[in-house]
Amino acid sequence: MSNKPLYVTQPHLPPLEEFIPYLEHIWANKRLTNSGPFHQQLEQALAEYLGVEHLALFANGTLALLTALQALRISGEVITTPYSFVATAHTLLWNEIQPVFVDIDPHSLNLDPKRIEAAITPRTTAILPVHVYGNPCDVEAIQTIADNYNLKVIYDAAHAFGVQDQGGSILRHGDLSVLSFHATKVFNTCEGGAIICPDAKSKQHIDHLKNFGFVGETTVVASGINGKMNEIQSALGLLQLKHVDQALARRHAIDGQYREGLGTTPGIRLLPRGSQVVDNHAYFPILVDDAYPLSRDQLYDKLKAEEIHGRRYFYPLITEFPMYRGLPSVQATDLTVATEISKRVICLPMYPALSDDDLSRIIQLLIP
Ligand code: T4K
Repeated sequence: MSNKPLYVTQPHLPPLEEFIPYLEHIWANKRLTNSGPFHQQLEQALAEYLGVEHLALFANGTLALLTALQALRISGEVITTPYSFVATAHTLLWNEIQPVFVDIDPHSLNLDPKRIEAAITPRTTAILPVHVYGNPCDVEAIQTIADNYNLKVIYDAAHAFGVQDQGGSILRHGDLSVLSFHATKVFNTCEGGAIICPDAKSKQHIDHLKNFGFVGETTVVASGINGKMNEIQSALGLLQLKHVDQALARRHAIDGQYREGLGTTPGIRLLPRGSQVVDNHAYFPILVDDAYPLSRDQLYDKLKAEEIHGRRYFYPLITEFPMYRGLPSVQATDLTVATEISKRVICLPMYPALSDDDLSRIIQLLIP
């Protein structure tokens, strides 16, 4: 057993020698970006792997979210969750859209559909839910509300690579879904992301938007952005795809060991499984209840002192950051579940290279 630092995650990387031929190819053909061959291959390979029809690659998930909002011309107010990484809401502010925060469901920790209707105003144009930790939102309830009020739905699926419900990929829900391939994610291309599009026409529009709005050499049809994934990232993605099932299998095993080791520990609450039939085990969150002898922060510090660097995803809530504090929907009294959960959560180390010895050490430290 070692006491080397353990972080909440560690990027999964393929053997370096397997990447060299891809780099040699790029060096030889001098195609570095702008929808090169690896970019095209990865779009196709990912769509196949994920079981979706159309997918547009991006340089990162945040640019993909920004562009998804632009593509659907979202404006006014958008209903979203305070319990997410700050990028979710930042992309609304960058599009000059007002976020309207709604509380989360205490079991799934996702946007609570029962609370959405009360937050709808004449200015509401869309709902931006997050499949937090890869657990699916209540997609049917959300779609019913969206249909009744003529709202768009964009899923922030940054955590949801590979997750499936009864009907297939959860990325098929809503008008668009956005993935992140950041280093810390289940599937990574260093930085990267994608928009899942329902049809070829919307993919084409999004492809224009991510390339400054260019259509051909001299025509610009929209005030687009540079959101393109480059060839080195795309090549890494192609190689990562060959190893991702193995990585997911190891995550599954780690999740099982955590659940077995901690499932009956008084004061430690594990998240119940959601509606997914295929999980990705992107994170392993625990909730530290009053029955535990230490507070969440005492436990967090104790683990840190032992070089186990969990993370309090998502604390503080997005609504507590200064650029959101003045909004009408940020009152903690209206967000009681999210406020409570954010004070209790710690995400434990979860990544394929986590050894059984290190895993046992973490579990032993958590059992009082
Ligand atoms: N929506 C949601 C719901 C998201 O969670 C995110 C990103 C986005 C949108 C935006 O997608 P991107 O634009 O990022 O594609 C991390 C990530 O930077 C961020 O991508 C992620 N969510 C968020 C939940 O976590 P930090 O600030 O916590 O990362 P950092 O650098 O502290 O990394 C955590 C640990 O991971 C480190 O302690 C060590 C390890 N690590 C990290 C990196 C970057 C490595 O071992 N190697 C690495 O290269 O935000």
